[in-house]
Amino acid sequence: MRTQVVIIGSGPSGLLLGQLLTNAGIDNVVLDRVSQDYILGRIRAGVLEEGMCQLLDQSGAGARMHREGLPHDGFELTFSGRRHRIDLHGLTGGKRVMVYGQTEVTKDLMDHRAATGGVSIYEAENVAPHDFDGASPYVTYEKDGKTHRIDCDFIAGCDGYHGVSRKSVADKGLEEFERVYPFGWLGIVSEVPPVSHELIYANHERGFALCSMRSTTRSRYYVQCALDDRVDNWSDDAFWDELRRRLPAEAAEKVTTGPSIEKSIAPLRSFVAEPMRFGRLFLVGDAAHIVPPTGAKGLNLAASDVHYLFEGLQEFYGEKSNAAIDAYSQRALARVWKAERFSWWMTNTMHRFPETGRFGQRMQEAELDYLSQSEAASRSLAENYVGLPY
Ligand code: RFL
Ligand code: PHB
Repeated sequence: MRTQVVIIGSGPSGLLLGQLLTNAGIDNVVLDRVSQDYILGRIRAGVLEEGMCQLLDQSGAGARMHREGLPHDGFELTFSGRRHRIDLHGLTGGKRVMVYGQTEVTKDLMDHRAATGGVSIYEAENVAPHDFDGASPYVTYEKDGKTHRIDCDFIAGCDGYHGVSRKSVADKGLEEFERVYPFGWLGIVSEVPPVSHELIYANHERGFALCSMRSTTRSRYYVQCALDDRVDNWSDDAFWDELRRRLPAEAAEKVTTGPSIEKSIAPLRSFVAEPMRFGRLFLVGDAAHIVPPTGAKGLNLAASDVHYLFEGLQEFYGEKSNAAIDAYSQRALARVWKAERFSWWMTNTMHRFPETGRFGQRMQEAELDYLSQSEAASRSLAENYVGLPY
């Protein structure tokens, strides 16, 4: 088989890139090692920046997001028993975010790809990129007991943190930067109305908590937990009790509890791989970088990578110019590092670390108090939260 671009990974970055290429008349094949159902069973991000929403619209898969997504004009920070609202809309000159689950984004992109005749191959084993240093790269994979080969012009490594793309450039001058945090997030989904119509990020001496949602009837809540904690240690009642303890009393009283329909623990990490291009192989999204979920930036960074790479490939095929693909890594990384800084800062300010102690707790509270009184500090937070420009 031959195509123009092989996309490894059918997560949001691979599917978004694939659809933009298809719309532009650039042939592509998406390969994933797991099934569509498995991918749609993963519960992940929930907050979309405007840039991501625009890309979804540009791909043609944005209609349901506009119908069912919840536009949010602000969110709350709680600390020292107080609540402070960050007015995203007012502080950023009219910007907002969209609360719409990654699972739904992925489903919409999969459906649109099927409707527009895009080729996707699921349950492809041992996917491997080859010869991307030269002008004739190809990708091999195994399926139904046979080895297959796809020749192509470019390979997009959209295969997440554990994928094969970054591994295949490990000995080619790849540099990695990493910070692993000494705690995780225990998250649940429950079919109950959210405690508030906006998200609440809570700083508390017992640890961080986050009140989020997927709809007006489905809540997504998180509490900071120990890295070696296990889901089995947490009954639903224990989760609700801990969540309520970490919220100011008036918010805690309004929490509607119910059975969890999902419960899992995610570790927190900051990670960047440089550069993001090796000859004709590009690293995109989580394959190249990870942020802790505190600033809701992971999926949104994947989207800005896709934007830069799509521009590059479009220019290559349309204008026979290498300029934008040559600039891909530098352009993407400039935005990645700023989102890394923001997510790291928000994680440091909102969580309890082993060394935080009483002094550290007071420092966090003083910083949040300052933020609540300073329009300049609030605006800086708001500007980063809604997403820096592409
Ligand atoms: P994905 O989604 O991991 O998709 C990669 C795909 O590649 C496939 N794959 C392979 N295919 C073939 N061969 C191989 N060897 C392969 N290895 C892997 C996988 O099966 C998979 O289908 O990466 P992508 O597309 O770059 O998307 C990144 C986002 O998924 C990620 O950044 C976000 O989920 C992060 N994140 C959040 N981001 C936000 O912007 N806002 C949020 O509110 C937010 N909340 C979160 C999050 C991530 C979380 N977890 C669990 C990590 C909350 C959580 C709890
Ligand atoms: C979520 O709804 O899953 C979510 C929202 C905001 C975050 C992280 C996760 O910062």
